[in-house]
Amino acid sequence: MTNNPELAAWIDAVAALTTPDQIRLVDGSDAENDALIESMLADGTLEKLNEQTHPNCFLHRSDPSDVARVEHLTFVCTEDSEDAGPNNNWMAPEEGHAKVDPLFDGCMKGRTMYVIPYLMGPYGSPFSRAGVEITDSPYVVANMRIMARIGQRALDHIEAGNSFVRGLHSIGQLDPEQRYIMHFPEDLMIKSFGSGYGGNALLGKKCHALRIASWQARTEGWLAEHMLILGIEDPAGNTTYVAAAFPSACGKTNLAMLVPPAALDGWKVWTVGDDIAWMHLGEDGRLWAINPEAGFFGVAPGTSLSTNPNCMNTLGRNAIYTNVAVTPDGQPWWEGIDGDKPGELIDWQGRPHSLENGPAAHPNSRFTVSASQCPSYSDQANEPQGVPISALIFGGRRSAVAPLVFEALDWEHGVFAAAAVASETTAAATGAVGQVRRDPMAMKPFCGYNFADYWTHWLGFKDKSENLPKVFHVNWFRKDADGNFMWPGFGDNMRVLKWITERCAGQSNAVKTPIGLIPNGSDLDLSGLDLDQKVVDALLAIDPNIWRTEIEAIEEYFGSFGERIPSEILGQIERIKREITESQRAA
Ligand code: GTP
Ligand code: SPV
Ligand code: MN
Repeated sequence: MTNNPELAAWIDAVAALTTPDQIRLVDGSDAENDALIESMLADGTLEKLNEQTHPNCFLHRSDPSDVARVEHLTFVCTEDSEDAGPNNNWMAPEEGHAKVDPLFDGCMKGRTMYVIPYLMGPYGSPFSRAGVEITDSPYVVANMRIMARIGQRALDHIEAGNSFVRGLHSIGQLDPEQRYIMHFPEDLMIKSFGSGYGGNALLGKKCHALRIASWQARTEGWLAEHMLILGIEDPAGNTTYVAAAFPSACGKTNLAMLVPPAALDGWKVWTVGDDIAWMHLGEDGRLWAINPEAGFFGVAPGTSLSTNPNCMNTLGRNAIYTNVAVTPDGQPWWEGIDGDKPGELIDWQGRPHSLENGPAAHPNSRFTVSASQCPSYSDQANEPQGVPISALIFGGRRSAVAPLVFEALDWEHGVFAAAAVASETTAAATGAVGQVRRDPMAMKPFCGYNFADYWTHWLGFKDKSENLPKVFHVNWFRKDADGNFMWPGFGDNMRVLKWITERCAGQSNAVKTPIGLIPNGSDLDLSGLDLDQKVVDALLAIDPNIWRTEIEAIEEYFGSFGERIPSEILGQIERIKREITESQRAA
């Protein structure tokens, strides 16, 4: 199967443990994929969608208890618990293996074991990294084929002597009581049992490209982040690249594919990635970003021709839909899609839709589709060196407190503001939805090591370069007293991106507040937008009383990291508190 002795030995050991009926080395070919799809149609894993309207598209209905990431069952297993930090569930490696190995014992009996060599990152990039996922799920194989670069070229990369991450996955019995997502960063190993859902099962994505990669990035001096990457082309044809970190289901895919409003004629957005960025310092001192992924595993609900036309024009063919609803003529459907709601629908669990059973599509229903189909896909997306990043944008889903946008005063303040991000929880993970929690750099579920060390790593970049990106914080999700979004969002977010681009070019104005630099209403291009000036002012206002409470909450959060917390973070808290007091005295 392979001439790499380490890989061969691991495949043999896994086969001996899991006892599959057959073993297949996945080559990623069309013929192989067609055969897999045929077998999944035959056994009901997939359902064919309407070939006229949605050519080569399929529906998968998951087990109803297996619809999202399971953060409480996700572990980072390191020798020293302090290395995993209070931000992770921890187990000693020995204990972690002892917990899952018995579950894998004989788990592939009667099943096929698929060996998927994959590459995260463009072919020929010095920053790309390999992995091998062993799985008993053909659905995982079909999804990995879209999300990563799989098959011979990935295997070549490994056989040339490059290191690789070993990821063992079995759907087991899909029993929530026997479900674990275990990471062993010291051994570049992942063991995932009992779930077929994206982030739990497509091991190249969150498990490898974020949790394991963030650990490697810290040791090697780079960054592995939960960020989209996009290029903003101005009317003169200059392109500014930015990367943006928002928590799960908080707008990365939508921002990455943004179509500007008509009034901002001549501006264009180019998509490089929608979920993960790997960034390295270039010789010029700039951060250069690649997207390690090859596809989008995006949130379906809310996606429409009016909110995200580029996405709608990406996902109508060669796509796998998971847990969406279907119309009687076999078209995928979800809440927020264009058009009137059909009178009859089959819901995500395969039942005739009835409102008593909740929404027709699961709130975390998703599509899997190749990035190459996206009309806004950047011609720089496969550049081995990546794209140079001028701005980093952080944000969350906050119905209150956080303004539409602010700019950090400098790198140190930017790292603080990013580390202090809070956001309302979403359906992307199991558990309560809508609860505000700290989600530093949108990495709460994904940082493979102690957050305190992570912030130290981030802060350390200021000693390595004088050419770092500017840092911004945004919030598209402020709500008014009636619970309605105050900012139109989606394409209109271009207005904020334009201000950010101008700030990067040393143009456009801002006002200094203790929190950061805020645009005046007149600094934002609001042409063609029907929004009351009062609403704009409210979106940009910093209320010192609210922010005093917020800073106290931030201070308490950082306190939970004890002695390891970098002094620069504490210094920022003191500065902001002092400046809030001064501004209140002045008022
Ligand atoms: P993950 O794939 O989970 O990492 O999520 P993501 O950050 O890519 O989120 P995505 O862009 O898929 O958006 C999640 C939800 O937020 C969808 O229902 C969107 O329609 C909605 N959304 C995205 N952008 C905006 C916005 O600017 N305003 C409002 N109100 N909703 C938005
Ligand atoms: C997220 O939850 O941030 C996702 C989807 O991007 S998953 O791959 O399932 O983690
Ligand atoms: Mn994500």
